[in-house]
Amino acid sequence: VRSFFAGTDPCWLTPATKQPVLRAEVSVDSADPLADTVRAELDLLRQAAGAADAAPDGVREILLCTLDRLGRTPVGRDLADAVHAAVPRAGLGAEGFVVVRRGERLVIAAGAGRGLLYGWYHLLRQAAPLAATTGADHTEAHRPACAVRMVNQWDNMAVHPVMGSVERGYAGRSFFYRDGRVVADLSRVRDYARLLASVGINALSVNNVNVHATETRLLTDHLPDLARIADVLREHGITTYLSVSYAAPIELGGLDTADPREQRVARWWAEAVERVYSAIPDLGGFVVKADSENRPGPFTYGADHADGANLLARALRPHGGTVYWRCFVYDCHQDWRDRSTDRARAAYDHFVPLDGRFDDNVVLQVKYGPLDFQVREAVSPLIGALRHTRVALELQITQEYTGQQRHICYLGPLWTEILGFDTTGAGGPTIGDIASGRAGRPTGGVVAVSNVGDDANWTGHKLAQANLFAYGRLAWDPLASPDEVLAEWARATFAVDAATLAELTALMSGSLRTYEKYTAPLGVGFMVTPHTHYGPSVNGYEYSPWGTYHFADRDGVGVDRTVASGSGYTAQYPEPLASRYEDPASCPDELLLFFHHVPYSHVLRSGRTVIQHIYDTHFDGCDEVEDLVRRWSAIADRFDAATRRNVDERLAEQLRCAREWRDQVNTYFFRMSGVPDAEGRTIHR
Ligand code: BDP
Repeated sequence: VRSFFAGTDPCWLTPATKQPVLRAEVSVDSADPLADTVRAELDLLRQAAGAADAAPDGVREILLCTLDRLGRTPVGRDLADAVHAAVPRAGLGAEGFVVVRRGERLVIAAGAGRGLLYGWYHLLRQAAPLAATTGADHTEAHRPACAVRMVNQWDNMAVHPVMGSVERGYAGRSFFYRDGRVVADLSRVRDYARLLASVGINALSVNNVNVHATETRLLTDHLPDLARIADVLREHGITTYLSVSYAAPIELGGLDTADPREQRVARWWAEAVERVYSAIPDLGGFVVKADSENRPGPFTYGADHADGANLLARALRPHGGTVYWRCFVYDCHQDWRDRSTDRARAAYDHFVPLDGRFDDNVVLQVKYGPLDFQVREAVSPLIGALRHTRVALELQITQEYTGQQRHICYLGPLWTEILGFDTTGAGGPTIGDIASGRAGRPTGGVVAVSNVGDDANWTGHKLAQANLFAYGRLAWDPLASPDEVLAEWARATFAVDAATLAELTALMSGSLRTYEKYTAPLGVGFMVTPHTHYGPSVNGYEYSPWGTYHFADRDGVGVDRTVASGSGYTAQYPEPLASRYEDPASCPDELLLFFHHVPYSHVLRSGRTVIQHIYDTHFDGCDEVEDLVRRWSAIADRFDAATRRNVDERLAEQLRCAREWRDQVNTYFFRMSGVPDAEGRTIHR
């Protein structure tokens, strides 16, 4: 099994649960280069699994082919006709596929290589259920909802003290870079590409959005190494993107300016891009973080972000490239005493006035919330507001604010909520409609920050693999059920009995809400240890310039973002959403402190006071973690030793940390408010 992935623990692609596929006769017929990848995957699987049991159950023959070859394969007229009939009227595109089963024969047919690859992985994920449809006629058609399904690596080539670290990475070091260079042996990168492709990811940016001096040179000196990475990714249907520094003309080109309106700056970019494309003709383009958290950007020159983004877009255009321009632009040096500034407003205020000025190969990449990847915040109003600009939704798979892969926190339900969010509150397009293009607006798809590193199990916490898996599956189909996706992951990953799988997924499925309960209450956010963002520090960011405050005092807590008396942020939403958020009586409980500053005695729609809600959820959250520990212990011995050790150890830390959160948050609010817990539970005083 180990040889299937170089030096890593089993994951959802390991052979143990793939036996039903291996018991059939599998053939691949297509001239597309990705068909070779499918064949190589099949060989690897066979080698790693050893001789499969010869007795077939259900399917005996599996054919994977592109539609152009179907007539030439020996499947017979009837089956070929059934395959053609299964193709949806809109076609399969380059990435879709159909699965048609007639008795013992099963065909997976695609329009092109990527579809073939995705069909193959679908078969592996669904091996057991498909085998179980014995004898039945069966037809499925699949096409991804979002055209671009990207992952962003935040990997550094060289940042002290640790070379090759990963920003906000919780699973070891980078396996792309070591000692200030791209690694010589890319086998781990190849395995990662297989993992990504297996859940439908088709784009990867390979370096941190904070581009430091060394990685800037991926554009120049390290270009041959970047090309090696791109070669590996291409074999798995993944398009390479590069994060670039806005100031590259200065840092690399020796110019004294990066002013987007200067001809020599445009010329420098055109030449740099030309060189990149001669090494990587199918590069996807660039990802840019500008004027954010001390990164350089067009503001320095009195220019705006349309000028900045279009500068790069015009250099990329002749080569078919795209700029993913991030909207995480805010002032990280604000005066915390000035209540009229509100970081939540920043992205919308910067970008909405520019809507319509961006070239069509610019995609604005917008974080799901206006702050920063909190377990609960309002969904960004910017995504719905941009009508004439391509938008990509940005999610975070790495658990920066959600327990850093030491806590079990399955993020699928969060993403489903975001994707399903109605941007007007009155049957308007959802975020998923916008990301997938169903809203009829120009789109750039979905992007998410990776959670992998060189730890043997990829993600630090073995169970955090589910988040990478779920991101790919939900980007493919934003309407998929997060619980079903979780079940699919568990079934593909662990060769254990159905009852154990059901228990594992049951304990993971609510873990996000458990995490929310024992951390910052009612959407107020943060309260984390500054810089590391792990563990509680209620006032950690309260008197600092980052713009992330809770404003707790003896009378109440929360951020007033109303038009009536606060920052006016609520007016960034269309009606009726704006009014719903503006009025505490109609604002959803879970976002109350995100939008309002209220007294501790304020009664929530649940009937409880805010202070009692804080106490209750923190006690409950901890009890739920204790319960997680108990439930996991009851099934742990059915898992492999590495998984058992890993989950045991991390759960112990989660419990310790959850108690710390409970005690700090409850004590803080008890001291501030002087209101005792109605249930008389002990609060550390
Ligand atoms: C914040 C992270 C920081 C990132 C930044 C970003 O703390 O490390 O650089 O987001 O998204 O969440 O650019």
